[in-house]
Amino acid sequence: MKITSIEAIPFAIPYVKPLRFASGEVHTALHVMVRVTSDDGIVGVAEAPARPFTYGETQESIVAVIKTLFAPQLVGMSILDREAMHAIMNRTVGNPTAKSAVDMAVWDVIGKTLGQPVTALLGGFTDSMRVSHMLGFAEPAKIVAEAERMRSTYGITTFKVKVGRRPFGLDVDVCRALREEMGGDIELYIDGNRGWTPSESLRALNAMADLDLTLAEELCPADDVLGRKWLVDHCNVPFVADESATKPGEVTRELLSGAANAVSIKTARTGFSHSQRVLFQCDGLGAEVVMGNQIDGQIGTLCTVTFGAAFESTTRRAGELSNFLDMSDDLLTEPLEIVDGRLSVRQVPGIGIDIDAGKLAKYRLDQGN
Ligand code: MUC
Ligand code: MG
Repeated sequence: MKITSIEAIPFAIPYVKPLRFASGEVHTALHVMVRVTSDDGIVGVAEAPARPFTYGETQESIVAVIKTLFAPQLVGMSILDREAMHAIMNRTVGNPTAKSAVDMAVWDVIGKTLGQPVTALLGGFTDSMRVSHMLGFAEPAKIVAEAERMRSTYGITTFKVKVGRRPFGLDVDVCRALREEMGGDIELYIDGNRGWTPSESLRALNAMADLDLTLAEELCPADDVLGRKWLVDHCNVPFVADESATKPGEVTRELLSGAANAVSIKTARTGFSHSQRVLFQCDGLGAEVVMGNQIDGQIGTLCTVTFGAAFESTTRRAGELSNFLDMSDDLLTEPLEIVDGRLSVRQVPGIGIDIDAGKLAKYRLDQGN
């Protein structure tokens, strides 16, 4: 049960339709596949998405930190020594997606070694989650057409709308068009990726007061300390901390300071081990959670649903599990399927990530491709 190797394999898969939002845009999935092998010959897999606009990590930095700092220290450790592994990785500050991919690949090895699904080891609450689809910046008619397609093709009826542009009326028009064209049966919430000021945020929320939004996420920066607290005090739906609450200490700070009253949990940045901590903190403090999307591919999405379906409080809201649909391809032998608006966990040992060797060879960037 000892780790014999940790590989970090960069790959690039283009998006059919780029995702644009207030803090950046993604045209190509520049991710890193992390592969952990044990001396029993068991292989665990996860992926780290490079999100420089959120965490400062690049594909190159993720590969470098795993190859030069983490792998040399973790090889030889038991796969069960997760806390000790994190203590070692935490001697390096930052690098949340690199650390999380190692964490989840180790959990995959543990599940396969024990012959149990990771989702069962984590909590085993249920076998699927309702799906929320994230809609990036575009003209109202295009966004409505995308949402209609998601509803008719996949049965998705919950949408997170990216906002945060100036003037805020652009985004208000999009939300209004979605509500007017698609009716009252869809759930709508917004994510500003820190694009607005606190006062712009409140004016926009007031302008959308009749649209029945259910959540407001990171509308303005948490660094606008007083303005943000003022906004949250005036906001009549849960205000979700996403990029301002990337680890347990930040979660406590955001919630106790009144800078947010709900939290987005992203396995891409807190893996399984630290997502548990964040979730239990939120449960203990009475803060709602939503399973968020780091613009994950199918590997990352499977990790999100593996965690999200494992607990009761993570399944109360739809999880953001569908943006892999915008990618031109992926690495799994058996692609994920969203049916009737739900995504299922895989009831097999580990996480259920089976990599297509041909696709990996085609998209990996480290072998002369
Ligand atoms: C989100 O919820 O913000 C966009 C930027 C990022 O870091 O994640 C996505 C989705
Ligand atoms: Mg967000």
